[in-house]
Amino acid sequence: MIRRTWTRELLVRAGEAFGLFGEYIDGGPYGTGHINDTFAVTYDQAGTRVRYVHQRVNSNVFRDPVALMENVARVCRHASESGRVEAPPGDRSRSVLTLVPAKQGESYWVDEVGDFWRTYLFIEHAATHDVIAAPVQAYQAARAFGRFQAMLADLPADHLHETIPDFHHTRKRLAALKRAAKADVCDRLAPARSELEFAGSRESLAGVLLELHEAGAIPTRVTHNDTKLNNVMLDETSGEAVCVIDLDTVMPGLSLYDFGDMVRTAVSPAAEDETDLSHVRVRPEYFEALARGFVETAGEFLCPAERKHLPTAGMLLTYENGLRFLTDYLCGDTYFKTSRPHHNLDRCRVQFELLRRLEEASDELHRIVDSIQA
Ligand code: ADP
Ligand code: GN1
Ligand code: MG
Repeated sequence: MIRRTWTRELLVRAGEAFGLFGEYIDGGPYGTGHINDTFAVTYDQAGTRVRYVHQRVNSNVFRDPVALMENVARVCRHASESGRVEAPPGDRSRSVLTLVPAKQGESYWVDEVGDFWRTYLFIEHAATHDVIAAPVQAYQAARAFGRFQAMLADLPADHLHETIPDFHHTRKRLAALKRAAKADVCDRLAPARSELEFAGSRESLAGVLLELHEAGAIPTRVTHNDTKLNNVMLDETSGEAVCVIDLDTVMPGLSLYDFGDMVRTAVSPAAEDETDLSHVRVRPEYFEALARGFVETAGEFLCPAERKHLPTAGMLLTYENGLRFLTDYLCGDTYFKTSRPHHNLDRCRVQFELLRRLEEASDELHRIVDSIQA
């Protein structure tokens, strides 16, 4: 994607648009998200340093930013209604994202070039992790996403816009890859040949959850849809999950998509863009921690078919992300942020390697799920 620039002056103006009090101290790009431009800014408010998060929405990905912001505001409101999200006393403002309204009363500000901005209270003393280093982190994250799904259960689906149509329609993702390969607009087919072949060899996986859903075996629910582990903040001291973030894709979906993306991002010690594929492996104890955390919090409403397919969901989401990275590589890196020439191809290779490892571990992962349900 084309990176948009930022200046101190732009961040100061954003602060004014959102009516932030005090004196602007500093600010700059923040975090490792692949989609929006995120900035942390610090203000001096009568002697106390207070931070905020500004986000410039990626309008290439979110074609209707007004609808997107309606969703985000609705989900924040729903989550903050009393009793919906567990939080220790005095910690409520850290357990739910809080939007700072713009001075004109909307939840967003539109700058001179038409970009949409939003502002959140900065969740302090917590961090996100691109790679996790202990099963307890997987357990905590899975509990947070499970609780988040339970919290969404009484949010009527028709109150939400579909911010990205067919987001997890893996068959359509595969079709998009085939189109991109045929067009080959960047002349990148040669280095991607073996990945394309691998993508085709796993075609049957693309339809597994869609078929179960079409047959009525698994229901549509309101879900998060982007549950990679760095979309949950863990407390720096206790390690407990504090807050689920990145609410742009909360919309009707399948519970298993949420579990699957946790598996993709938690079970391997390798980074999503690791170039040494020998580091990609499955850590069964991390899978167990995820399954335990998710079943403990979402188990009450999960149906037998959902429980049974927890391992399949991990494979599916790993495959789907591999397809998406490869498609973006072939299209010239127009969707995900990249910081090196073959970044998306490297990301795809990691996903496909992880899929192979998950397939090898399949029996063990099913045994783990059975032992939890026993
Ligand atoms: P993207 O859609 O680009 O992934 P995210 O909403 O996930 O953007 O934000 C990117 C990163 O910014 C997160 O991984 C997290 O580290 C940080 N972040 C986002 N919101 C907050 C917040 N309210 N407080 C502290 N950090 C935040
Ligand atoms: C994006 O926004 P972020 O970085 O949390 C993407 C996810 C992918 C993920 C891969 C809206 O997540 O779907 O799984 O990258 N988000 C969107 O790392 O496309
Ligand atoms: Mg994110």
